[in-house]
Amino acid sequence: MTMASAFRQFLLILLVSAGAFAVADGVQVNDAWVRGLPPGQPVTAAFLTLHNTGDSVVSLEQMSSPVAKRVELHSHAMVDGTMQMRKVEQLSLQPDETLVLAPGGYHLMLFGLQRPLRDGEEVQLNLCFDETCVKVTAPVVSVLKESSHAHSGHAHHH
Ligand SMILES: [Cu+2]
Repeated sequence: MTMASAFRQFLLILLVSAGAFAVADGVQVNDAWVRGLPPGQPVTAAFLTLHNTGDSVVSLEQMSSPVAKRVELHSHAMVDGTMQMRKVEQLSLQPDETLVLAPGGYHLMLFGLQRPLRDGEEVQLNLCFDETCVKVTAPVVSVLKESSHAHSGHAHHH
């Protein structure tokens, strides 16, 4: 390999890692972000888009983050006129299926935050699909900057 081609390869790796984009075994993870809440909140939510680019069904089995004690997959559903969230035990993606985790719908719930998350900082999320795990870099977006259309109904008042 010449110096020039080695350098090009190095640039390519940089570009891929800068895109907040990850692939594991046919799963693409895009547009990941974490909701930044005022200090003192032990819980927050993370959102992203999953796309199965492979030929077989993939299941999201395990999630974790260095900034939280526990990460769960939740959904929101209207139950008797009120929005409730539930833990989702297993999520499967069919080939070519795209699933958007967004405020008001599916989300990753980060429990037991070790410290306040600052607006703009990057948080690592680990998603394990079947046998393969993928590390996702997700920027923190302050809840104050979220669009007013994206009502989440996701408050955890105490
Ligand atoms: Cu939740």
